[in-house]
Amino acid sequence: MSTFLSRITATAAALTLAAVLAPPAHAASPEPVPVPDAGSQKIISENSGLAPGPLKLVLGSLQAYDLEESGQDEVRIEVKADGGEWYKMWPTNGTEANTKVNTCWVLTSTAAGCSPGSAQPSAGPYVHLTLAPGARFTIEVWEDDVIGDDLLLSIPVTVMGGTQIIDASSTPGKGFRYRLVARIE
Ligand SMILES: [Ca+2]
Ligand SMILES: [Ca+2]
Ligand SMILES: [Ca+2]
Repeated sequence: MSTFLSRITATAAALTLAAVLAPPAHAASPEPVPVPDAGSQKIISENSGLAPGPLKLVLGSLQAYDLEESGQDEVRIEVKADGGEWYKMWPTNGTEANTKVNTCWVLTSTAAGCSPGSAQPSAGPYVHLTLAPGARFTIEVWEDDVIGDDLLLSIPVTVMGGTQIIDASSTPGKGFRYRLVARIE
């Protein structure tokens, strides 16, 4: 964890984040990094250092083709970095998004991949991550539940350095089907 601190170089946002990310123990924390300001920039880079990168994670859309529950799923998007830090990306209001079948949440219209005919509500703001080439992280979509949340999507990503399209759907046979479209640019 100490490498986080030694590699901080830039913005006030990064410094604020570093303070948050320097727990005394390396045990996995059950809580995400607090995100007091949805507009602030969070940073992930190679080996979980925090040197600012030139690339951004742009979340496009999240579509529910088949729900995990009946009637309505309560979903959220998180990012987990290799070094252990993680972020709740969306929604930014501290809850989950109530999602009905055939809803395609639009996080960034120019990066979305919604099916024709789907309901396409605006998802509102999400946390913006800045990425350095070589950074590795996983995008996860969770369904909130009383006894153990349900993992809907787990998308491993390695930042190659240029524009990347991320287009992932649930594993068939799970009893639900979600698709997340995003890109790195
Ligand atoms: Ca439900
Ligand atoms: Ca639920
Ligand atoms: Ca559930």
